[in-house]
Amino acid sequence: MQLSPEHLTRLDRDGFLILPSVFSETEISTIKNRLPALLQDSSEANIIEKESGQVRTAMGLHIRDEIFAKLVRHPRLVQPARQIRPEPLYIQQVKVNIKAAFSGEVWQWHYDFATHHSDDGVPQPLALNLHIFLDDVTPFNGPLYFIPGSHKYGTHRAFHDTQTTSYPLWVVDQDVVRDLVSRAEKVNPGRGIVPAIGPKGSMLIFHDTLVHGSPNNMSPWDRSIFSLILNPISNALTREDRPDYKHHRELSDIIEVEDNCLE
Ligand SMILES: O=C(O)CCC(=O)C(=O)O
Repeated sequence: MQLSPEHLTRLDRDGFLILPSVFSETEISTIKNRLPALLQDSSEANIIEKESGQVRTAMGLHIRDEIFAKLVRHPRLVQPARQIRPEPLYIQQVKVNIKAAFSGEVWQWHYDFATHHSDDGVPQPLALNLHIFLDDVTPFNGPLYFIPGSHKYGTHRAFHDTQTTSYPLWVVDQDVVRDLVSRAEKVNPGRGIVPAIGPKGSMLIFHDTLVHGSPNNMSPWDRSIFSLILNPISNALTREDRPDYKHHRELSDIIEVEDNCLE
């Protein structure tokens, strides 16, 4: 699958790109059917929400499950990534973020590179975050919120939040968010913050310095999203302080599988 010049322009301008209907209903069912067993594992790679006790994020899934092992090598993910970063790429992180109906908890405002750099010593913000929506993501069930164009401003003050959620993250403070939103509003009034929404099967790509977060899921609808982070091998981690399910160590270029491998 190739991104069009218009897709690439939008990704460069906004810092993210949403593509509907990339994976079929059947493929999404094949992927989702694996989750109940994985979420029941006592694996330390399943991170539990602070309040509800439900799984917030299930990590390292390509090592734990054969369908996810195919998914991370799927041409519809890997080929667009190679178009954007035409060099050998390794699998940095693989997870499903689950925001359960009524109880899924907040992800504070952050940009991923703050964590990749501060915790893992990744030199440059070149990693790509590729998401697949496993449920319909609506304005109500805890979608990601993006500040369009915020990736253009590079890095920001960030602090290590070990308190507000069960997943420690380098987050940005409110002044930074206020400033970036007001800049985005000047470029595109009414669009200082946009929700990343779409039907199940949609794909989302975003840059490492794009500022984003997501609210609690107060709705009666679950929201689960698969996330694959790919990083150029030339830009690999330089520290191994975090467990490998948070940043994998195998620095080999991805070998693609067949496009129909999930049917
Ligand atoms: O799943 C979410 O709501 C947030 C995910 C996120 O912030 C990320 O993948 O960096």
